[in-house]
Amino acid sequence: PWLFRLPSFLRLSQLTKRGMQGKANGGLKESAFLGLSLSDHSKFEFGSSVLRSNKRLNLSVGIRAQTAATTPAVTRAAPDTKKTLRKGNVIVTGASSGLGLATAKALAETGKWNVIMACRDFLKAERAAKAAGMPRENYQVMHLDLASLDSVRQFVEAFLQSGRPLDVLVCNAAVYYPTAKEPTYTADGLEMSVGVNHLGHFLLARLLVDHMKASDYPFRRLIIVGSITGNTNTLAGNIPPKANLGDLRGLAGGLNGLSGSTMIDGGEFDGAKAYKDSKVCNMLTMQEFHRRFHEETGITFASLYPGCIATTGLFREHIPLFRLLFPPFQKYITKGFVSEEESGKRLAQVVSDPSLSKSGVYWSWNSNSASFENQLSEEASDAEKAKKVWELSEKLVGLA
Ligand code: NDP
Ligand code: PMR
Repeated sequence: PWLFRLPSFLRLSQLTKRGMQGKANGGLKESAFLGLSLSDHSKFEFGSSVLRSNKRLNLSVGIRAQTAATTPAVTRAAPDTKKTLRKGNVIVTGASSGLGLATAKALAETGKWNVIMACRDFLKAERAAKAAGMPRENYQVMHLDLASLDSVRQFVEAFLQSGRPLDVLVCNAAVYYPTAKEPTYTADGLEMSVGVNHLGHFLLARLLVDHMKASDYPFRRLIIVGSITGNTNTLAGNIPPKANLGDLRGLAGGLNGLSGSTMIDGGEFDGAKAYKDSKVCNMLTMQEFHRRFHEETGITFASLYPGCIATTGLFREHIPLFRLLFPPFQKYITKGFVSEEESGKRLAQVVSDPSLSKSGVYWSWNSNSASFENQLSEEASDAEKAKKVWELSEKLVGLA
């Protein structure tokens, strides 16, 4: 019975007003409130549509959450409920703040996990873990700078040398440059947002997946954090600039601004779009991993939208007015706000909850914090594009 499909008006993705797509145009204006001018704002009929949508949302996701919780595990996934003899080992990238830190804390506090906090700033991570009161015996900090492919390789080598099995990998770290006029670059000369959020994680996950295969833990999971703003089947995903990977000509050209464009679609640099594009790559990569590795390895591949954690360091580069207004806007108007603590519990659930063992899923949560399998946009679920992104990414990180 859980396989039944809800009528379309009951689905979360219907937060998007159908007629709205295509109406939004124009780039992110620094002077505008939360990135939209008042005239754009009124075009969205935002207040009334979101309030109406929220009513539907409460009804729909309750039902969907029940369906998700009872979804049977797919082929070969070992039963998650088996009692474990040892602590699980989980790597969390970007665990020095925001979602990553909250997740590391939630997992470490259970006493069932040894959390490897993979961070670019060692001292910041140590201080953050201490300030958060994480039990010392349940975490270590290891250096990882995703803006350097050498650093990714060194991290993997150091982890393998530690002799620990790897049970769960969480690709969480990200950067966001919404007001940058010019692109910045990783050590390898790749545009920074896609370089860190997608390509660094792509290499990390590719290098570690074989090691995960060898783990004797009752379940193994590889999680790549996605977002609503990369999904154009939602209201949030329709705020300009919208994610769009186009025909991938910029990615094929090396994303370095020397031989082509710094944007995946080959267009002019736009920091906000680069971030959203990188999130599309994250969600496509998760699905391509699922198609290539799940059956053979039994590893669960998953992505998620943890909710709008409007207070995190992700918005550090945004204008001060945005940082001031964004949290109350999300809290009282969209009602999409979640605290860092709550978001950490959600991601920790994707790491360890036996009911979230299905592979290839993009998880979301309803207003009662119940998980459900969400639908990705057309582009973020395009298998052909996922394959091409995978192949081009392999070339850029030196795997092909
Ligand atoms: P934060 O800025 O608080 O956390 C990002 C983390 O990534 C930090 O620990 C940061 O390290 C780390 N990081 C950045 N660059 C690198 C690098 N080169 N190498 C290693 N680590 C790096 O943001 P959030 O917690 O909000 O973001 C976490 C994830 O959640 C991201 O994937 C984001 O896309 C996603 N997300 C966030 C939403 C939100 O509303 N905030 C909504 C949906 C998804 P440092 O502390 O040193 O800066
Ligand atoms: Mg968005 C239900 C409505 C909703 C949700 C859940 C989000 C989430 N946002 C929504 C609506 C709107 N936002 C509306 C109507 C506007 C115009 C006023 C708006 C604007 C806006 C801006 C300018 N929102 C933003 C920005 C950002 O710079 C953030 C971004 O896009 O970062 C890439 C952002 C976000 N809104 C969200 C979420 C989760 C973000 C953080 C982005 C992310 O991590 O994906």
